[in-house]
Amino acid sequence: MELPVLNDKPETESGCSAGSCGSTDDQMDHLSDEIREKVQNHPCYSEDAHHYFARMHVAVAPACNIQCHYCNRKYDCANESRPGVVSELLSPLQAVKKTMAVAANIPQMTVLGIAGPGDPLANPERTFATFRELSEKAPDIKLCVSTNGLALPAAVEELSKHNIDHVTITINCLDPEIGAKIYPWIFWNNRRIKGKKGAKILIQQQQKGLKMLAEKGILVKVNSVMIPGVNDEHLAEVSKVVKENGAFLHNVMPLIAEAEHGTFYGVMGQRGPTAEELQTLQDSCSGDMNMMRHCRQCRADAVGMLGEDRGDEFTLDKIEDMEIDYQSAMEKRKVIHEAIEAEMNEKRSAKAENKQTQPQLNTRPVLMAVATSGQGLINMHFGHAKEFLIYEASPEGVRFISHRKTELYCSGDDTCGDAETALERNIRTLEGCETVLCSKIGYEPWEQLEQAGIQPNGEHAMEDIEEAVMAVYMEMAESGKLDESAEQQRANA
Ligand code: CLF
Ligand code: SF4
Repeated sequence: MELPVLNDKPETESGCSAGSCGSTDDQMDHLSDEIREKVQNHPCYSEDAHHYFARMHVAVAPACNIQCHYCNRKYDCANESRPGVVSELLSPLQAVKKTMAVAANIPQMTVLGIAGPGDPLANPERTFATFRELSEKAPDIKLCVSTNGLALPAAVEELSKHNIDHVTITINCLDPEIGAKIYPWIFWNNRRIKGKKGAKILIQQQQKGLKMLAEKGILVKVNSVMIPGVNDEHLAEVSKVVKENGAFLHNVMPLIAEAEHGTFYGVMGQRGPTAEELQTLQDSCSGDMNMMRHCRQCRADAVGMLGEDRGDEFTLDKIEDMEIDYQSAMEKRKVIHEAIEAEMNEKRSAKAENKQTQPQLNTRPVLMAVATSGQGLINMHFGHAKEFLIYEASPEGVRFISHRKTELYCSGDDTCGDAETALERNIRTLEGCETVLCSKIGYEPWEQLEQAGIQPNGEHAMEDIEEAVMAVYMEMAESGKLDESAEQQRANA
């Protein structure tokens, strides 16, 4: 769970503060009721919530007021979305209808975000028309917006009027020298301003907007795109300063720059960070800040749980035919939300109790991969997993580290010829993990995983992820497996 802790806790050996990295389950207890209400069912602001609750985006904002070197405007805003993805533009009216249709059909959907395809605050009429209508017609949906921050100070008053409790600002630097390497220009006061001068204005506007939002009690998440050789060594400082200025959560995302996307970085061959570099930076920031590690870099019209996209079920022609009685949908949603929150609270209490009775160990940490389709359970077949969640188990507890995307190798006869290759690629994706937990697994992948030094485990199907990860860790400790390094283990296998 990535929720703020109000008490300082010591750092662990890995540099991760136990309170900020999701290894404790009592963090909700440290929050005021007001903040708890804002985060407990927001799938981006709470790592725990992302197992149960869904979000959706409506792509109503086409224009942008700056240029980033990781964007070429043909695709969705890369500050909040996976590059290379194009969303269908909606009018505010269409967006409202779609949101209510999704909310009625996916009651776990708690948050509507506007995150593109350009910058929402560079399109204030379209963005605020959508928020205004929704706050009146569907008051049970949390409203969320993501911006580059240039137009933010002028929009804070309007944002606070529409009951918007969550704002994301993409802040990649505090230093205009670095900024000039990321932003070739901004459009400001009807003029294009280039280089350091433009970057300086953007940086000032971002920090000003952040402080104004924090003063109004609006929760701010800061996204930063990690660009090796450009801002990677600077982002720990960014994390510290944005926390001082009132940010609630920091999400460091990897740069994705492919030549085929046609962006400046893509064409120039600028590389993104490795998973290890990203984790090291997140860990180094987490002593000062609550870090988000479960971001899926969604698209500007994403629908569903993080990591899934159910947009095809809610295309314009389909929602045209849907009859929505939102009053009765709201009543149903309330019952479902309360049941989920009760389940989450129950699990949190059970974990706290288990932790107290757990024997003290002095063993090394272990990475484990988990196949899940949600609800915080191990409930997915190895061959059906489109991604694995990576957890670290250690004597301090279990913490979520990241997700790693895979390719489906078990998708029917037509892919059989390529199956071996896809499986091999997936196994490479799990590098560094010593165990993979799933509900079921076939003989062939079992064998290949074992050969790669990764132990498959289907014994904890339908169990709570963190409890199962800890149970496997304890078994490894008892059997003496943790007395040797992972490398020694592989050599002996
Ligand atoms: Fe959307 Fe962003 Fe709101 Fe979430 S996404 S506007 S805060 S509701 Fe979440 Fe998606 Fe990552 Fe964004 S996983 S890209 S952080
Ligand atoms: Fe592209 Fe978003 Fe940057 Fe605008 S703010 S240039 S849409 S990545």
